[in-house]
Amino acid sequence: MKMTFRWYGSSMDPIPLKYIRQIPGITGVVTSLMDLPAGEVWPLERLKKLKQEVNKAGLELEVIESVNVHEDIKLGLASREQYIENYKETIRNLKEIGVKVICYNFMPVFDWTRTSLDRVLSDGSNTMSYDQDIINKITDPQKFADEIQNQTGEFEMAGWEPERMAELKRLFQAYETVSHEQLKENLKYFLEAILPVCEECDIKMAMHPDDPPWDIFGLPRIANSLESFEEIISMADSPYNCITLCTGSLGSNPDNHLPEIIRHFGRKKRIAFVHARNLKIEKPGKFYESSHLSRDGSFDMYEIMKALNETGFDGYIRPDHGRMIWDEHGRAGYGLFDRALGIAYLNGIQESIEKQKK
Ligand code: DNO
Repeated sequence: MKMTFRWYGSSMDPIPLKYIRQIPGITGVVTSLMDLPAGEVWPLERLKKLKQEVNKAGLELEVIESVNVHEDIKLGLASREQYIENYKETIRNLKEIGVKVICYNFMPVFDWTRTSLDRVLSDGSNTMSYDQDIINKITDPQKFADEIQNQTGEFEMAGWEPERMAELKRLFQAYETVSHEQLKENLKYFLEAILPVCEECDIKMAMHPDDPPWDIFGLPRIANSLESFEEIISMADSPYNCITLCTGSLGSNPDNHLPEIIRHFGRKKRIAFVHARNLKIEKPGKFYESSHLSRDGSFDMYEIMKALNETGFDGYIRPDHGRMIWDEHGRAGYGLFDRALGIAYLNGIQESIEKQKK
């Protein structure tokens, strides 16, 4: 498997590529053109420059996270046709620079959601946390979105792009008539349209799970369990219709047995990308993001890595949300230090698993 690191681009990420290159075992970065609104074609010239920059630092660029799906596609509006054409064009351009996997999600309006971006843990570090009780009391999602934006400091949060947040009211209204079944239909329509292009370009679509893995604010969510992903990979049956196995997203629902889910989709060769992280579930619907270490959180990271190995996983993996430690100032969840520690830990588990195989 190839160890990677999410990087937001030199103008938007305070972490220089040269630091990332020094993390043991790293092969490449996972990135995107953060400034482009969902639905636009990613220009080839910009992609070539990005690739050059990354390669020059001694790193590969084979995974994009994310090419965001325009809301009109999720809503199934007639205007989706143009956005789907643009998506195909972007896939073709990404092929030109050697991309192998596109991570995306199909969550209406909000991408990943937290109720705090800087909860202080007993060791003095900061981390992100979620509490369903807080969400349940929110009557105005716009106010909530503004409050989260205020906690991000100067860093824009991926998935919470300003153009999307500016439209919350209109989007909530538009989703009033979209049921879970309708959302699935709209996903099927999208996948059926783009997968032939993925096959031609040898690029896997890796769908990220809903985070948290249940409906929030009354919006439908459809990618949050073994059964729902089984439905998703079968609705458009192509080896390029894959999953981003995000342990933190799926695992915040304790009914999701992570090693079992990994074995299930790993055997079918439908896991293209892994987000490996740990979190501590405090009670149902309430959790905080711990260090990657198994004993700090609720997941057995050794079992997770073992399941990946057992199914011969040879895709891309990255550590996920880290805490903010050692006074690092950066993008919530995406600092250098704790994610680098996460990689060192995952490398250690991997080495021990490989040696036991011999
Ligand atoms: C959060 C991320 C998500 C992810 C998207 C993929 O930290 O894992 O924002 O990038 O859901 O489309």
